[in-house]
Amino acid sequence: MVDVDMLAERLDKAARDALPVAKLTDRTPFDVPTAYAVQRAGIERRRRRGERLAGVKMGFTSRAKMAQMGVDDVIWGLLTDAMLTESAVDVSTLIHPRIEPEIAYLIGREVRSPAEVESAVTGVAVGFEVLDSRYRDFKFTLQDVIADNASAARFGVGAWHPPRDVSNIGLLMEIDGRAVETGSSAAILGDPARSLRAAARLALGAGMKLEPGWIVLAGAATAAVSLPKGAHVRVTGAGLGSVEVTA
Ligand code: OOG
Ligand code: MG
Repeated sequence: MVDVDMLAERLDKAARDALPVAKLTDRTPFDVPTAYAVQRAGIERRRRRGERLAGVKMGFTSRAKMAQMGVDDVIWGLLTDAMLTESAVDVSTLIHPRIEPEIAYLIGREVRSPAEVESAVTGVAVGFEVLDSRYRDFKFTLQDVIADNASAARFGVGAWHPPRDVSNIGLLMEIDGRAVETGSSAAILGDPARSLRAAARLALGAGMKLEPGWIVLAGAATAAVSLPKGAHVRVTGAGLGSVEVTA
């Protein structure tokens, strides 16, 4: 039997101490359902510390990300209010942070089936995600990264816009005024709305519902880049404006 709580504690401690650990599967092989159980146990630890669920993040929804990380299955993780970042992220609390552009959806009412998720969306925005694998060298298997809540660390969103077609909008990520990644939202499963529906399906399959006020991050359209201390990052989505963050 895999000790789910023990594995969750190891990752939780790595995050709290900002010290990486060896991949869990090096010592303990486990399957994907067990990996999600570890993820959930980690979220429960956060909830016991007072954090509240704030949404869902999708991972590996673009080829750019799959190729960067060598993992080729769509995964998901949970976001909490403590991960939401306004304009600054303190990278000294993180291990080896990376940042990536995201498309974000705002959920306006409880989603009881994947078919109703699009009508439940009340806003779309450009966003960013700061990833911080708790594993040494940012290297992991599919099971490891799922257990590690899909490397979630921080996220931010720009101004919300009324729901609209964001199936093919240009995305630009700049660091200190220099373009570092460009892409199209179409890289996200052909249309980030597919990722949104998958988020609703996965949540329901796990006995949860997307709740009013929750944010869904549809996944990065480009590779993630390292986020050094002092960096100023701007992510722009055509027609959606920009969101900025300083490390
Ligand atoms: C896992 C998280 C992937 C995305 O948008 O594809 C992700 C990782 O790359 O460490 O958030
Ligand atoms: Mg992401």
